[in-house]
Amino acid sequence: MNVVYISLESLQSFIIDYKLDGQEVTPFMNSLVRNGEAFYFDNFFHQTGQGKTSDAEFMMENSLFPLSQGSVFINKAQNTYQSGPAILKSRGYTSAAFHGNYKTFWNRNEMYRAFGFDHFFDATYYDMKPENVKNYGMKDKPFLEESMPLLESLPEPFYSKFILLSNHFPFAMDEGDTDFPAGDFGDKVVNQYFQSAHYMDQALEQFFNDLKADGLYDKTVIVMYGDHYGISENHNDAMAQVTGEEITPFKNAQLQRVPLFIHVPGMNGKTIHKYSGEVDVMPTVLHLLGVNTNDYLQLGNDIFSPEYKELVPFRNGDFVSPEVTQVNGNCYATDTGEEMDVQACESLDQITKEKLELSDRIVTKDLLRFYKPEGFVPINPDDYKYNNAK
Ligand code: GP9
Ligand code: MN
Repeated sequence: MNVVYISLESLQSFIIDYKLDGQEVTPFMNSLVRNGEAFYFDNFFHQTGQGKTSDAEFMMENSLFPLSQGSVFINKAQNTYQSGPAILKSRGYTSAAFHGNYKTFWNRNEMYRAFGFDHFFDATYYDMKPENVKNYGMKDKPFLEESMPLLESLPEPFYSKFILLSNHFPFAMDEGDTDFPAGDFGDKVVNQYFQSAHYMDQALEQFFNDLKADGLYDKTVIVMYGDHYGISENHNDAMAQVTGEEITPFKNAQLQRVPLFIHVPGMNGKTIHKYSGEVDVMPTVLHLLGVNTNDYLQLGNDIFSPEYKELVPFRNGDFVSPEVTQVNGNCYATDTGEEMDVQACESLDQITKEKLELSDRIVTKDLLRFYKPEGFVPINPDDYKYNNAK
């Protein structure tokens, strides 16, 4: 199987199945679940810190947590990693990252070398004419369209990731790029979010059609995840109207849900309600590919496993679980939002802190340089350079 990851910029789960004036905002993504084309995880949370998109990438590639301060991509790119591309390389995979911004953003050009990405198709590979671009780079539709021939040029099996961009704060759209209505919640940013998310949904539909047309769809595992929240707490008044509930600190934690879809050829998808987070995706995907992860130091777990324990640590030491949620050190019952004695959160608080501490030790002390899992061929970053020859 090939692997395609798609980072859904700033997409939060409240938008899935949401209807604005009776119209679905993300009809294509909704249909994937309805038609059993993908597994959808409706209690999946982002766990990013200040590194935003790049923190999410870090978790997807390593199943380790990003840093509590600053960006791990910028501060720890000289480390040794046992990343997804590296693990799959010895199994014959070619890896590639696609992004319609320049390679130095978030220090990706350095970090991708440490991860062992064979190719990095950055903005220099795309037609960056003004109508194709807005704020951070290529709009999703031309980006995915122009990516297709590059993807098709890769030897199979490939491990690839596409980082979408257009659904980025402040979510303004160029005229002609959408005919979807804006929201009417008295907040420009929130209102535009619906149009921008709808545009992303259309771009994804076009991409899936292209994958089907060239025969890749039936031999490719497709993982799509919201990288982090898009609407900050500054917009709580409008979000209260959108969700019909006051956005308390507890509610805000619940709003950190982001969508996760996994399309597995030959398997009927369904909605999975387990509480899970970004660190869990890598072991989940590796197991789907038949890779035994016992020897790797990964802090997430396979969500499909019957032994999976539902606890999602946030980077600041808070957490969510099906029973209790901790926000700013306060403890709440997850089903009612009612505040509880802090004791009810103690044991999960301890596990959360342990996981974060372990991850911090591995990352800040660069401990993987001392660790040699059996059969793993270490990456030499000097073997990788991303200079567009064109
Ligand atoms: C830029 C893109 C957006 O390359 O990753 O960055 P963000 O602000 O979402 O981290
Ligand atoms: Mn982002």
